[in-house]
Amino acid sequence: MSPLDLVIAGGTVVTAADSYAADIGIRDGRIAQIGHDLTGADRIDATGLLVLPGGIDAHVHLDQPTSDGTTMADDFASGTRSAAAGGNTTVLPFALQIRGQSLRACVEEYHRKAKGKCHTDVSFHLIVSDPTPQVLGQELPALVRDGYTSFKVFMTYDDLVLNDAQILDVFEVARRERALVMVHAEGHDAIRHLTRRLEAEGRTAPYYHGQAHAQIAEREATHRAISHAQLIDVPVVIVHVSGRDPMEQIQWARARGLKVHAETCPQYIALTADDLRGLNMDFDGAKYVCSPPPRDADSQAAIWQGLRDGTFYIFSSDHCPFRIDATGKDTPRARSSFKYVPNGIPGVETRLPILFSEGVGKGRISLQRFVALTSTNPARLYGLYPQKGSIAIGADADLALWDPTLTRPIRQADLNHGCDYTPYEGMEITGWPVRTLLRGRTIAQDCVPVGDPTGGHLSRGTSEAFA
Ligand code: DUC
Ligand code: ZN
Ligand code: ZN
Repeated sequence: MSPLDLVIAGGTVVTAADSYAADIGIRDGRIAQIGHDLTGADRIDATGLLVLPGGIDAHVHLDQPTSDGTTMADDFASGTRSAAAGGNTTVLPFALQIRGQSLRACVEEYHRKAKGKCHTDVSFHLIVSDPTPQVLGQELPALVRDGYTSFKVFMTYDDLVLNDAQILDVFEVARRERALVMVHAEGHDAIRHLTRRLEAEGRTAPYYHGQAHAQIAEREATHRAISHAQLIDVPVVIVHVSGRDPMEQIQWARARGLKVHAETCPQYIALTADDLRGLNMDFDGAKYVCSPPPRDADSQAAIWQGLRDGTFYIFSSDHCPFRIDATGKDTPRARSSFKYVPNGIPGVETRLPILFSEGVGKGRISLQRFVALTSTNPARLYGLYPQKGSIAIGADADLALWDPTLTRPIRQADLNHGCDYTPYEGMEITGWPVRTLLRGRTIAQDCVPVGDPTGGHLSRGTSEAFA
């Protein structure tokens, strides 16, 4: 057998199942041996470090167009550099279909955007905004066969919302083709009604975004999505779940044996609705505008419980990057009403440190659950396992070497995303990635991206939700 190319020596290997002291031997970009006293052409000393499967962020937005023409702050280069610096080796961005556009043309456009730029591996989810007979009958089935095995539907936003009949149609195709549907569950009419009322009352500051996107609207849409999925008999993922009320709907569904998976995100454990007040009900609150919005302390406690008890299967960033300057959120239009503030905040680089520090570090979740939520489960759910998401012989050598004792705050000045702010500025974190490896090559060191872009697009298999 040819010698190992690289040995990661002396670390503590952590998987979703266990932790143990071992060396990892890498050959041709894959894990070839796990053992003791391994030798290879090259060696990285991991003494005192945790050796984790590289993070898989299953929900990021890169280089997407927006309805008002605002440019996203990250393209595939900066977004994946930022991801690598934060301990990730794979991200799943969206290919967003613009109404009237063929889904195949949309996917090709995102391949052009990503080509030669990716520092991590990537794999596209499809956003279906125009489920024409051609899309439902031909394009989606063909794309699923080509390895695009998940799509997202929206229950709100003028340019994306699907009505119930359209959602049922998409679910039907998903069931037939064994593709996994992700649902943005917020009720469009309820949000529009509340928005109109708030604007009429002169309540237009960013804070009122959180009031317009009420948890009741999220709860209602979550239940509706679950009911539609039950009707069609198809598994679904409710993405970016923000609080107790939608969680209860998910638990209700699970108690009945329905295949409903759920995702939550850092903003729902680290931010609250009060952050949207800004310094004094001013535009600073726009830094925290995302949908669904952060809720209250009670919902944060519920989310932690859900991360512990398995209500949540995955923890993603929902990285949706806009600058807070005049090229991003801060336009005269956005200052005239919260409804024009682009919805989204950055988080691909801070997702893992926040969950590690607040979760593992503060005894709220185990190290095994941390790995499951951030790497192994997303790989399983989105058809990447066992190539990705684990430390096992034959898997890609995608690793994050983690210093569990390193303490420093999150600072915009240290981050690598294209945004000009972080909503987590000053948050004290214990536990940072110190080296990220993609197929055995170092792509970040001490939270700084290194090397040329060597990531590629992954075609995916069927979700384990269909097992
Ligand atoms: N939904 C997302 O998934 N991301 C950002 C904004 C949104 O509404
Ligand atoms: Zn969404
Ligand atoms: Zn999103």
